[in-house]
Amino acid sequence: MSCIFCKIVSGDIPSKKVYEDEKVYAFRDINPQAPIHILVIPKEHRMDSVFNVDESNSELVAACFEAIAKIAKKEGLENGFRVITNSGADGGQTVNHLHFHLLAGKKLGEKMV
Ligand code: DGP
Repeated sequence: MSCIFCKIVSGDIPSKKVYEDEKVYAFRDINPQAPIHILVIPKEHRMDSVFNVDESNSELVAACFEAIAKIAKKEGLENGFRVITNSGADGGQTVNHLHFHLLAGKKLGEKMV
């Protein structure tokens, strides 16, 4: 097992846990890009990125977004937040285990879309 995020889920690499359920693990990003920067990942490494999402595994995407909604409430993000997923080299992805960045804690600037 060489995936960094799989090692975080297993506890082999320490992380600052924010949320956990049967399918999802969420933790603070090591290199935060906002006052609140949380990574939300499926525990099972069934897809490297959104590119690999299909009808056999999309319940894990739903589980991640259900977790994001719970975390947003728990962290008091009623003023708003942003969810980003980078996919592949051109998308700027550096860790090939599907993950969602939850960014918040200030008025976020510069939007691409
Ligand atoms: P991306 O570039 O979209 O693939 O995002 C990967 C993120 O993972 C990046 O924001 C930094 C974060 N990251 C990488 N290694 C670790 C780690 O060991 N611990 C934590 N907490 N975050 C990590």
